[in-house]
Amino acid sequence: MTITEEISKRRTFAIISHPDAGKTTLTEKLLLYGGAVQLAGSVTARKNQSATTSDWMELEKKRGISISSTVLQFDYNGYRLNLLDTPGHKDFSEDTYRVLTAVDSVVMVIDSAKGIEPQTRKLFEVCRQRGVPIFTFMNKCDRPMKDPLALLDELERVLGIGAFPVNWPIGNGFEFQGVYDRQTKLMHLFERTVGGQYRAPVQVGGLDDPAVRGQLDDETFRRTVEELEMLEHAGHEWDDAAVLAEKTTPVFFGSALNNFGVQLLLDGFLKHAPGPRGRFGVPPSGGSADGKHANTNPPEGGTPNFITPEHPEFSGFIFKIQANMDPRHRDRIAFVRVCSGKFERDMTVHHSRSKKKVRLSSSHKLFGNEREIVDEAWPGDVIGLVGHDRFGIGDTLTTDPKILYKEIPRFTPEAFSYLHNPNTAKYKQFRQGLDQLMQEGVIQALYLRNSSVKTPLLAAVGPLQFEVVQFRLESEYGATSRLEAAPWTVVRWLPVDMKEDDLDVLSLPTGSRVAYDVGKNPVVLFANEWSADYFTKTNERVPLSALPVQTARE
Ligand SMILES: Nc1nc2c(ncn2[C@@H]2O[C@H](COP(=O)(O)OP(=O)(O)OP(=O)(O)O)[C@@H](O)[C@H]2O)c(=O)[nH]1
Ligand SMILES: [Mg+2]
Repeated sequence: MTITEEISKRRTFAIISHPDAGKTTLTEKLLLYGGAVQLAGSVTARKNQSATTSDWMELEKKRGISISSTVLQFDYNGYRLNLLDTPGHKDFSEDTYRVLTAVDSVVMVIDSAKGIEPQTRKLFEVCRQRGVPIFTFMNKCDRPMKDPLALLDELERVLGIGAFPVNWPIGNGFEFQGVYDRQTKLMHLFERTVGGQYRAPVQVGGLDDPAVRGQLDDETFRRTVEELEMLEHAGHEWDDAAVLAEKTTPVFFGSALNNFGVQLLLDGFLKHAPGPRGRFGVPPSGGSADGKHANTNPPEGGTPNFITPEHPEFSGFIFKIQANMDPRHRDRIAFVRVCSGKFERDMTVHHSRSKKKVRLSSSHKLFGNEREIVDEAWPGDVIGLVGHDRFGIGDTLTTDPKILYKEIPRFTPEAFSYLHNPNTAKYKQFRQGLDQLMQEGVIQALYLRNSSVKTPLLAAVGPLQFEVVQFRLESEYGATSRLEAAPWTVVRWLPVDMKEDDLDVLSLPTGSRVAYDVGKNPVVLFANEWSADYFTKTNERVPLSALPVQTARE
């Protein structure tokens, strides 16, 4: 197959939403319908210690929430899918945002009883900034849900995106029986199966098919027909260009738990979702490193900075690092999104951070925490590379050293805490575990200026990350730890060119401290926003940055 054919087969997408809308459940069902698993391990089955393929981490199994994103690669219907299930909780949103740099489209899951929740709205905004097309799955229609027309209206009103209902729910809540596919004009009535572990038996027929019609009570049928007529009157057509331009989102209704509408979503999505897109590979000088420009289509007439997937040189970037995925192999995996050219195992590439050549011999395709050696990969694929301790999040790997991706956004920590090691005999494990978790980007460490305290001050986007650190230190490194709250809630970066003498004479509000990040860049820790504002007003010549600066002072 040619590179163009390989590219056209690939669909790389993430599942996103507010916590608990059903992302992991939907992921599991897409695997079931995609033929990648035989039996869906329902999320509720976790109580019996069997877990979903997607939530494989110890803590995820225990809590029933997703903490870390998961990559699942499988083949279905002539396509190669790279599916990424993401955590919904805002404390883990760094991981989710990084995943969004690696995909070409998303499925946004909405709990139909709740409508659009805050975290969904935030993630939607990020997708929009990046130019990522959005498909919508209205989940949990088996529960008393909001009026479907009101849900469409909410998409338009709250998110400002047009909604195109691809199918329509028949019945609501306990009476939810299936969906009407507006493309084929067929009703799909499903039967519930125990625990939704197997595909739901389905009966398909037109509105006038007596066998199918007979399944519905008069009221449900009348209502469905009425609503469908209203939709027809609204007169929207499926418009791929509007979907790609994020003006419209195709909307599918269903219930992931009961397997209702999952096949229709999978097939509808694959038919219309875009294939791998290019990335800006050489940012304009001083260009935004926030990835805001990153995934958009090239400007008219093209630009030398834009690397198309067909570009003959191999290139990709690391968007995630995770250690100890498989307790049998205590190692680290760097997740790479292939952006252009062909990846071949054992190839030698240029590594942007070290500016050295490295040979990539241990490459894997990933399916949750399972992995399998892969010899080649193409644009759109996500592969896992093992055994490169120097790889970091955001690094570019390429056979053309001129290509440099700046895709990974930066985050401002909002939670601060000291982490003590109560067991000096375990210092090595404690340190090793902490270093690893920092490399994964779970937390950052800050070092107070003029301080003799050796206890690391940790900074994270949300406090749940500290719990993850403690849990993983103990379960993966055998090191217990103790958290101690730190008195700051705001961190701001100082100008990189500040000298030690300048730092000595800074006038700081009470309770503030100067510290350094891992790159030895100076920061100020403030007790609260008010105090940070006060500093800004009283130190006009010292501009603060809310985003981490990127140059390391070594
Ligand atoms: N009634 C009903 N419950 C559902 C449906 N889909 C998922 N759930 C339930 O909703 C809860 C959350 O599901 P998850 O799939 O873990 O949600 P998630 O979006 O992955 O959550 P996070 O990853 O933690 O953000 C679980 O108890 C599921 O069983 C559905 O279609 N109907
Ligand atoms: Mg989940």
